[in-house]
Amino acid sequence: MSELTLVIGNKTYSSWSLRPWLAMKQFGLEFQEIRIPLYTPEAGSQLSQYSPSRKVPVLLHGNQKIWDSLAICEYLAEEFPHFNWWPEDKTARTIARCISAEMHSGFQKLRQNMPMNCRAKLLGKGMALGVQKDIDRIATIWRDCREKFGIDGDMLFGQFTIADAMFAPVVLRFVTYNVQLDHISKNYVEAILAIPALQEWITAGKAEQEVISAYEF
Ligand SMILES: N[C@@H](CCC(=O)N[C@@H](CS)C(=O)NCC(=O)O)C(=O)O
Repeated sequence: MSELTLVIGNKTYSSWSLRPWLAMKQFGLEFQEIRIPLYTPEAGSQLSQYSPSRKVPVLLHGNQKIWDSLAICEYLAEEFPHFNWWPEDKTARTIARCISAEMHSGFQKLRQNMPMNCRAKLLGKGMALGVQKDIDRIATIWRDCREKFGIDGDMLFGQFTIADAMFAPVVLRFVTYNVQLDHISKNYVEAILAIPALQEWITAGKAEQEVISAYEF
């Protein structure tokens, strides 16, 4: 079997990179990692070496290049079907796909105003017009999933699935900006933070030296 290589950006800032990285770690896949510090003079040529979209993350597997965080997770789910990447129950799986797609394509106000920065504590910053609406919708998704499907664990659908990987960067944003949440959402944040691989990512992010000023206040 070909080796897996995941090309990612800075761990401090690259929310899209975190998703497949965390999913691969959680399901115990071995992979090599290539980290490209973004927005440096060399980044463009390094990105185009690996990525048709010139963006990270990209998964390299044999001759195949898979770009886009959700496409990578779907590819892995097909390639390694013996893991429960999605919930087993069809209704739960459908919802998991809907909320993953909603996360992938939405929440622009939150993304623009509260960029991921797992090194910083930016309490109270970023609360621009429209951000609270995004936060409220995310909390509703989390509450609904936890209440309806979360009985056999701490994750959205009980056990860890791609949906949790998709929302993990939001968890880090909520911590950085000290976003106030209901108790179910707070417990979910704590459960995601307790994942050892996520702590590994944060520790590596904190050790990075690069600063991208657009993602700092
Ligand atoms: N929809 C893509 C978005 C990827 C994306 O925007 N990646 C950012 C880093 S988090 C990037 O590579 N930026 C580099 C650039 O735009 O030069 C995904 O889910 O993978």
